[in-house]
Amino acid sequence: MARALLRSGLVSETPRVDEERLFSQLMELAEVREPEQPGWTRRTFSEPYRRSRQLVRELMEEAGLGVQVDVAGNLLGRLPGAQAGLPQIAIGSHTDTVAGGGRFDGMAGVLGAIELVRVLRAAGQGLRHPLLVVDFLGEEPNRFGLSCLGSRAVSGALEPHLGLRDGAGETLGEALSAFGARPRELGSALWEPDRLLGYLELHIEQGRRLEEAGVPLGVVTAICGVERAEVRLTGRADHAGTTPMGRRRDALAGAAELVLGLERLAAEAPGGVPGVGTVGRLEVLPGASNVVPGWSRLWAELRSPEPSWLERAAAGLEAEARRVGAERELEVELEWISREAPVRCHEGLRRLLRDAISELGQSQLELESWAGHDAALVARLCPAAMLFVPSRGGRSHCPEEWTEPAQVALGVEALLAAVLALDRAGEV
Ligand code: HGY
Ligand code: MN
Ligand code: MN
Repeated sequence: MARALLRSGLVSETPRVDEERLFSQLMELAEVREPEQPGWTRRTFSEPYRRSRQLVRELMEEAGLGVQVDVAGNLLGRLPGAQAGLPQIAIGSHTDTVAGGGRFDGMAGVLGAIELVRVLRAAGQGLRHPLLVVDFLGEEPNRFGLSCLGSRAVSGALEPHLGLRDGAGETLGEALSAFGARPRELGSALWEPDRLLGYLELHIEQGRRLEEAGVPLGVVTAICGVERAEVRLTGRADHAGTTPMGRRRDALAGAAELVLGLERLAAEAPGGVPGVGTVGRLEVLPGASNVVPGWSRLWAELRSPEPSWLERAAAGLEAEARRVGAERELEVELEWISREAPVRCHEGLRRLLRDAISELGQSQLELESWAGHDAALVARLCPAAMLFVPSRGGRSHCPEEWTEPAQVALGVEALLAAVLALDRAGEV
């Protein structure tokens, strides 16, 4: 029945995804984690991450995908198309997490894409176009401060960052090699725009708009720009008892001032243009309660869907760093690690997603993404768009992150409907 309906081209009659199977796989993947960390932690380059990707690989193979790991460490599962010479449809996301993260951010998109393939095959439905299921390497910021490693690699944007160093002096290139990637050969990881029809990413919203609106599916209009800087402050380590307050060059007090300065300037929304700013990581040396901190380093992040806000906030952060340095006699170095401009999702693919959701009889919302995504990098190569499912209480990047099994399953159904429509259309 399902097969006949699929052949007839009725998107609204696509077979249902197996909600329980998908959910049990999400929970199984979540269990592959760093036991000493809170939540469901599986950071890029960690041993659990390595093991988890073997699990993802097996799930891809069981679903009937031909699997390959590219030189950048991306896990690629291919389903051949029925018609020779057509460009690929790519779907996927990532399976690494932040420290103390959850079970859905990224994983819903990768395991959902594999479920989509299982449904297609069970329905005896072949696509005309080849389908590429991707588990991008390391989407979250890693110990080098850089996010979206795999999607940067396929879009030719990883190479300039290979020299980034972590706290122990190791370079990103060395860490990639130790993980089994071949950073010297990154050229062969590049995706050819001509060979791509489009990229669709299913993801949890990570905010509360869908839940508050009581709407199960969101079509993303744009992905916010994200700019990250590392700031190093050097003062002078001194005895905490014998050094009078007026004679200190305290690198942590300077960092604290910068944290509050960033909070202030991020709260400003000139002309109603909004943005957010965060310092989520701070290191202090020598790190003793009876020593005035002589050195500190912090990672600052700015986000907005508006380039003008980012420009203003970045200049404001630099000015604040100079002011703190001058007033506190600290040497302050600010280095931009990455500066990603906001990205608009492809209008044709958005329309296709909207139509697919309508044909499923579901309500929808169009919304911006204030989280960064691999789709923003892939958008440099080909039409790219995103589909969101709700996050309970808008919580994400925390162990409480939660999306109901039926909500994830509905997201996969909508993604499947959109993939079928894109396959039939052959263009956007
Ligand atoms: O940081 C982000 O926005 C994303 O969740 N990686
Ligand atoms: Mn994330
Ligand atoms: Mn994510």
